Amino acid sequence: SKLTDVTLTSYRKTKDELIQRALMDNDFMKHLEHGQILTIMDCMYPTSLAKGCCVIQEGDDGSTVYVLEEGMVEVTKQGKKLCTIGPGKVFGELAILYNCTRTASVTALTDIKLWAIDRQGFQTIMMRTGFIKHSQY
Ligand code: PCG
Repeated sequence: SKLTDVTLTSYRKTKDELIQRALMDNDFMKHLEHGQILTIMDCMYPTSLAKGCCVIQEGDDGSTVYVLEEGMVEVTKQGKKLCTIGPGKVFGELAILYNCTRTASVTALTDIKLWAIDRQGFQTIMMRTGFIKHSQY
């Protein structure tokens, strides 16, 4: 086949679309400004965990917000199953948004691929627009 026939896959676009859709789907993040969404997409780094791994432990200090790209996770609270989460969803945002400990445990039901952003970066992005807005008044 000719070189011009080759289809190039844009992983960047795939990543951005997945993360943007996940943020828009989340009750707490759907109201973010476009610039904040772009910055979060930019800052998210890929990570992966094997089936059975604990992604989040209830009661821990939270340090990361995740978007699930591939696989399934289970959410439990005090040993009781709350739900399962599939690709394209945000989780781990509550401890960071509310500055509390992890409200539930999250366990990988399969091998999983995640996008992650650390608390410091996330909080900086959340506050930055606020500061810019504030300085305009
Ligand atoms: P966080 O940071 O408390 O860590 C556990 C995460 O599980 C939580 O954020 C939510 O993102 C996610 N989660 C998904 N479903 C539920 C639910 O029904 N209750 C709670 N508390 N957390 C949930």
